Amino acid sequence: MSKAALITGINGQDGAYLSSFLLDKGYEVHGIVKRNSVAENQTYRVDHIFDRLNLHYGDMTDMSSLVRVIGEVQPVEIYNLAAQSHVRISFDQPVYTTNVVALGTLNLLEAVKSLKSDAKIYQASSSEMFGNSIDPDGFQRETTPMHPVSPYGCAKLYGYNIVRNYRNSYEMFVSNGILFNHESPLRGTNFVTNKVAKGAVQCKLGKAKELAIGNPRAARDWGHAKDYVEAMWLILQQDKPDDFVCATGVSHTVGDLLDYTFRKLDLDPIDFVTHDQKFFRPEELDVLKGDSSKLRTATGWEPKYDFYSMMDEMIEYWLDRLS
Ligand code: NAP
Ligand code: F7E
Repeated sequence: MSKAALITGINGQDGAYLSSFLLDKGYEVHGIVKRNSVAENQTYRVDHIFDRLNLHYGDMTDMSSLVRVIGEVQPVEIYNLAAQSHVRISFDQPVYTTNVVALGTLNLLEAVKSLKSDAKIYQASSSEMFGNSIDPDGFQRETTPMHPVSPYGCAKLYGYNIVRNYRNSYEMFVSNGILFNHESPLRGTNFVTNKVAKGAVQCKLGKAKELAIGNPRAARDWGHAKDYVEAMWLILQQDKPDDFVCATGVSHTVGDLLDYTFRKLDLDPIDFVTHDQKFFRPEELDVLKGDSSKLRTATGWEPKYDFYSMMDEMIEYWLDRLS
């Protein structure tokens, strides 16, 4: 009999890649989807595997729905990926973001605890929890102090801490993956990589005259979502629950991203890129660069994509889609 895995946020970027990964491993894949007035658009990232998935309505803010679904599915592994995951939008919707990201995680832990389920739980923690805290060697790692600079980061830090608290208090198998930015053609187009890939292709095809962005100096450690969902699974295959950073170890600025993408299309970014204050954050997180030695040593995880092959795939995707 195949093992059941439950994914919250199954129709998000990571949920889609993780679903395919777990199906390939022979899991029976279940997912929680929150109610949306238009059902069709909501599942576009998983439409190619829709018939192989088992979707259940639920919401991280409604603990009763989590108890119902976990009780029905009896998963051996739960991947908690659901979130209002946009950092800039978390400044506009701080209470909602906190309800979903922080209290939603607590709801999930309480649901599992009250059902006396033995499910192993993966918690989608984030490098945004570090804020502007950097070790002297320029990296962030598991031991780096966490001082988040956004409502999203603060809510994720609550999730990270309550996971550790439930692990220690109730001997639950619950692990944090502290993932740095990861991208793909399935990334929301209001995140900077896919925004730039789509926008540059639109400029190339004459469908747009400019691309307005925010802080060009911000630097991020960008990896590919396909590599990172493998890390999520590996984290749950360990003998003991623990916390792991997942990152490439290489950082690029938004300026580098613009330069690479436009030049790949034989365009000069100076001719197209403008800046708009609305894309800056009230408090900026300047640099992220992760040291994932602990994960690599424990699991053998290595990313297959680098920044350039990841961006090439996104550029190709938009050229195919918009040409
Ligand atoms: P994403 O594309 O924004 O997907 C988020 C998912 O959560 C969507 O399926 C969304 O459903 C669902 N969701 C939102 N609110 C919900 C609620 N109240 N109840 C149930 N489901 C809800 O995010 P992602 O990039 O796949 O990231 C996956 C997780 O990893 C998130 O927790 C994110 O914060 C975290 N993370 C991401 C990164 C990254 O770089 N991608 C890095 C570190 C951590 P709808 O689409 O229907 O709203
Ligand atoms: O911004 C800068 C912006 O929105 C990256 C989420 O998955 O990763 C993600 O959060 C950087 C920031 O991602 C624009 O100021 C400049 O410095 O793509 P982003 P993020 O905020 O780093 C973390 C790890 C998560 O956990 C989150 O869930 O790019 N930037 N100009 C811009 N960003 C956006 N979105 N749009 C711009 O026009």
